[in-house]
Amino acid sequence: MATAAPHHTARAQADGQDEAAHAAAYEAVFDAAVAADERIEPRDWMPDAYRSTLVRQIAQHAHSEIIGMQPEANWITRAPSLRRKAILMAKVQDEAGHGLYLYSAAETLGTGRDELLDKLHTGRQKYSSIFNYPTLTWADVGAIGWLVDGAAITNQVPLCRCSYGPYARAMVRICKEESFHQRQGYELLLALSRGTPEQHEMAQDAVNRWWWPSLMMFGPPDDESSHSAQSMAWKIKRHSNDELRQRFVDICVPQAESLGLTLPDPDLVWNEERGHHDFGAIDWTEFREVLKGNGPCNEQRITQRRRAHDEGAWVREAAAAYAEKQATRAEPPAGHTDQQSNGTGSPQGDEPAGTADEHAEARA
Ligand code: FAQ
Repeated sequence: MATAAPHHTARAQADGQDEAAHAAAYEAVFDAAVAADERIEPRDWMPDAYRSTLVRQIAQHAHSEIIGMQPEANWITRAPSLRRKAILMAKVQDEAGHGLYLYSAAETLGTGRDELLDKLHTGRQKYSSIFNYPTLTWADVGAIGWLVDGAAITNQVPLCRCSYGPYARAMVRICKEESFHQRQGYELLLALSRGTPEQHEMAQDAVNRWWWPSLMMFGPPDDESSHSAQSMAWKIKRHSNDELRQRFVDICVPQAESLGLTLPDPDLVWNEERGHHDFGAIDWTEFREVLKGNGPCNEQRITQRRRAHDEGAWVREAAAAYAEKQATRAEPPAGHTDQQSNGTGSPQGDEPAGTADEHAEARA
């Protein structure tokens, strides 16, 4: 290895010091912004670990939204009325939209959608444990709306104040839609609970099966949550997993009473001193098994996701080819200036490039 001339070494040291000083200055600006509850935006400097934590959480969240379409979509063809079918289709479609906002939020951090999907399909990124349980009866659609969307809202409302701007803004709209989803689930369960004895029993059975997995959605207990402390210091997460889980239990107890259903926990009791409900022990072994891929539906969910992705390849190719064609058409020919056109920069005035026929064809 060649030895650097003394002036080069001094210069390198100075550069190194400069770089360190710059990094420290950037970090100080970032820390001050987080402390002042300001939003970090895509072009702002951020620590690498902050960026990778966000990509991990947002990707897991996006994957959950699109995998979460499967258990409910399972009932679209068997919904008991046209009204219920229309509502369920709209809900499942909303979940796809949530996935899209979230993948876009992750893209603002420099990680492409293809890469994230590849990680999902190859098991290198997670999705929520809850979607590895089966939807056995129509009442499960109600239980998912009430409990799973209810848990999602409890977890996600604080994320509207997440320090990363694009994620926080995506959450605002997602929470509004989740709130509608939660109410439709509650209304569906109420109708069943007040229906025939068989319908009531079906609603109770669904709640019995979804209650504990819904509590697991909030993640491991605080003393086993590897990311919480740092994520809370960065104000990505605003509350710990256990705090949000407790909030959810406290919300659900009176709602279950109004529904005329019971929650399947004999240890569930109001604790006057704490001002919260005490609840029974969660089976964390089951949670860990589901995360390892051994839940009742893990394999089915990921196989179906990969198949949908493969079968959708032609749609992505067609959309990309169409966009490319539009971009080529929009480029003015060599030597062409704006003055030679109609002055709008577009050959058809306010219309985008392409003939009316082509647009009609594209819409068809
Ligand atoms: N499932 O240190 P922590 C929905 C993992 S959206 C699977 O506590 P963190 C809408 C965690 O990733 C539902 N994995 O982690 C809908 C980490 O593993 P890693 C999704 C889980 O990130 C409704 C490890 O355990 N919502 O339902 C789970 O600080 C109806 C250690 O955990 C979100 O993603 C779990 N339940 O806190 C759609 C919300 N919990 O990455 C269709 C945003 C933990 O080191 C139908 N995410 N893990 O390998 C969050 O708030 C957080 O990421 C938590 C986890 C709270 C989920």
